[in-house]
Amino acid sequence: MYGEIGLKRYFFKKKKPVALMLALFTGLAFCACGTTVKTAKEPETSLVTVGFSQIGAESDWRLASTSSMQSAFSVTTGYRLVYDDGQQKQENQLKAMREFIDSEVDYIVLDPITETGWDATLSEAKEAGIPVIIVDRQVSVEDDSVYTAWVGSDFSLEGKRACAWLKAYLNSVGYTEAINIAHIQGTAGSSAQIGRSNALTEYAEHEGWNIIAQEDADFVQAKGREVMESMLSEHGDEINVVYCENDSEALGAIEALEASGKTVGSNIAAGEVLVISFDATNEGLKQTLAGKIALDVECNPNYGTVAEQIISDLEKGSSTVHDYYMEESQFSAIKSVSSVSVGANTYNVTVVTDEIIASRNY
Ligand code: GZL
Repeated sequence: MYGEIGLKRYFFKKKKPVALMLALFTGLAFCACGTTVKTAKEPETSLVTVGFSQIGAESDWRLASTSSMQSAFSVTTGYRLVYDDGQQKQENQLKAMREFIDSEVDYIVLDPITETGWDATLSEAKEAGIPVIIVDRQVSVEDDSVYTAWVGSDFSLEGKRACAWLKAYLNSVGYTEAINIAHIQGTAGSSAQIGRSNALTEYAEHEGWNIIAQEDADFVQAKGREVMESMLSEHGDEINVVYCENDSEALGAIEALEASGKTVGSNIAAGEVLVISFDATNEGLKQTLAGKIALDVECNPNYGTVAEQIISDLEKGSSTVHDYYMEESQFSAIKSVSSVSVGANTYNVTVVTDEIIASRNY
């Protein structure tokens, strides 16, 4: 099998050193004569080379997603992973992709910081015959054929599940006073920000909630704290709900709220500030267990194994999925809302425990 796959790849994918070709033919010749040939350790060039353009290292969630890719694409699994940290800048990601194309990697995996600006570079990869797998966030392109597959999350549904929970929770405690929301957004133009923000805007309009402050904190803890501080200085005691678009921002916002003397919790009627967050990272769930994050909506970063399965399918010439949505839940220490409904679907709320936190890989 190896020889056959190797030949297909060596002949049709790209030029290989002659010596290696001879070694390959020699090995096959022996096999053809029925002599068992103990093939040497797979040469480095027998590995499938994958160029991975990662957004950055801005959050615990991001580190977990990088780890998921590094575990799925390793020498032991048959890959050489070329990792590039975009440091939260699209121009760095575009530069990395062009370098991947120039060095003729076998595949590119891209986690796009924002949805737009990828058409030309993705077209270059397609013209170079390099399949691109998009992971996590999505791209908005004229021609969908410039990438082969996508695996990630339904960010709009994540936001709707968060808002449906808030509505159900307020009903469960009989709270009917004003809801004044401080909205700490993720990186502007990213799929996660677009989906989670649009859901809040839609629910706020429908439920009569007031979004009294809204600012981008780039999914970063320090910015989450700075943005919360400025919102508190402008709106002070008006704020009774904080909607953070990831756990890193929520951790920063909680720091600022407590430093200002606020109590972070869920008893809004008693003046506590209720925090909603996304990701369900280890730190986020610890804060949820402590009652400081009222609801943490999971965003599953473990897409590496799915991306590897897609590439493995492509290597075998098998058909593969085009879009793959990760399984996700939501967590709370509050037991009064056991599930939420979005459209025709119902989603359970998992009551967070130490055991659940210890059992997760991020
Ligand atoms: C969502 C992902 C977001 C996370 C943040 O899939 O792109 O980016 O929610 C991360 O933690 O920074």
